[in-house]
Formats: sequence, structure tokens, C-alpha cells
Amino acid sequence: MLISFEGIDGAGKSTQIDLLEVYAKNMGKDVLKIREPGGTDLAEKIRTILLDKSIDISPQSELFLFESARGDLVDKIIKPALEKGKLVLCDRFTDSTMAYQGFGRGLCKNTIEKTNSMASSNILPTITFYLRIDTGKSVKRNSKKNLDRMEMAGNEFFERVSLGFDKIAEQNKERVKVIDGEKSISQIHKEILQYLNF
Ligand code: Z5A
Repeated sequence: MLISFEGIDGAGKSTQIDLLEVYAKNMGKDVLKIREPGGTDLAEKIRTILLDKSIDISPQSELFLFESARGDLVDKIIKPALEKGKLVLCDRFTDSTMAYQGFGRGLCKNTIEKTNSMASSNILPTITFYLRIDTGKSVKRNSKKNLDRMEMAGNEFFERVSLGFDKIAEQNKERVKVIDGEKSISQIHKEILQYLNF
């Protein structure tokens, strides 16, 4: 089973994935935790390029870099793990590409649907937790961070990305569960567990 976590920067995805990983392991699950972009030698190298603020990357190239990293991760890590019956917890997946490159950068949504399905081999998460926070809260949570290339894209970009996630959730109500990411860490964890049958 594949579970993805989505949301803008600082929404609390890593925090909740870590809590769920511990919980699921205690329940006897075989858990694999991964993040996108990353998780293979190639994808980690691509991640470094994508986040490097000294490199100017065109929107199309950015899309293909994210999809290349995903293709490698899906083939080498996600598919084999799902075949072995593991529980795969993924920090971001295809919805991030639609939100950031589609809504944020303004690339063609049909193109993104096609590249997403190619790179993911049409694998969709069984359930996606969209941790929703305001962009202002995201800026506050990131205020002490040394910003990377993506994080330097500016407020208007993040407003578009945020609206994009809202739209994706609206259009995929069965799969995408919207969680108020401004509640306490423990409240959010409890809410997530209520959706899962562990
Ligand atoms: N990207 C893309 O454009 N296209 C794609 O297809 C994909 C990705 C896959 C990856 O960055 C970048 O790539 C990302 C999207 C883009 N860029 N942006 N901008 P990343 O992996 O480095 O970063 P991230 O995914 O945005 O994660 P993050 O900044 O680490 O945020 P997070 O994992 O959602 O949050 P967190 O680390 O769990 O929490 C952040 C802080 O808030 C931390 O101090 C926590 O203790 C605190 N926190 C967490 N939850 C709470 C609650 N509930 N209350 C109070 N404080 C909290």
C-alpha cells in the first residue's frame, strides 16, 4: 500500500510521516519511508540540482527533472516494495508535480498528467493526506531555514501552489484527505490514524 503526504513547504509532512512510521512498525507493518525527489543515487543527484539556487532551470526542464527522479525511484524502489507487500510512506508524489509545476509554474496540466503517469508507471497512492496550512504559516515555519531554489520562488507562486493542492483535493475526494495542518502535531496524527485500518 502506498500512502503519500502532500502540502506546501513546512506543512508538517515529515513530522507526520515519522510518527506514522513508528506507529505502523509497532503494529507489525513492514514500512518503507521515502521522500521525493530522492531515494536512489540518480534521484538524490537530481534533487541536489533542483534545489541548488545557483542554477537557473526553465519550468519544462524542472518538470522533466522531477519526473526523471520519480521514474528511477518508482522502478527501483517503490514497485519492488509494493510487490513485497510493504507499506510505503512517501513524502510528496505526483500531486506535488501538478501543484508546483502545473498550478505554480503554469505548465500544461494535460502534459503533467501524461508525464506523471509515465514516471509513476500509473501507480497512484491508495490514500493521500493533504496537510493544509496557510502560506503565511508556511513562511513562519520556514523563517529560520536557509531557503533552497524552490523555496525562493516567492509568495505568489506559493499561493498558486496552495490553490492547486485545494483543487486537486476537490477533484480526488475519494483518495485525498484534507487535514488541517495548523492543528497540534498529536491531533493531526490521531486524525490520520482514523483513516487507516492498522
Ligand atoms: N517539488 C516540486 O516542485 N515538484 C515535485 O514533483 C516534487 C517536489 C516531488 C522538495 O523540498 C521541494 O520540491 C518542495 C516541492 C518541490 N519545494 N518547495 N518549496 P523538500 O523535500 O526539501 O521540502 P518539503 O517537502 O517542502 O518539506 P519541508 O519543508 O521539510 O516541510 P514538511 O516536511 O512539510 O514539514 P516538517 O519538516 O514536518 O515541519 C516543518 C516545521 O514545522 C518543523 O519545525 C516542525 O516541527 C513544525 N511543525 C510540523 N507540524 C506542526 C504542527 N502541527 N504545529 C506546529 N508546528 C509544526
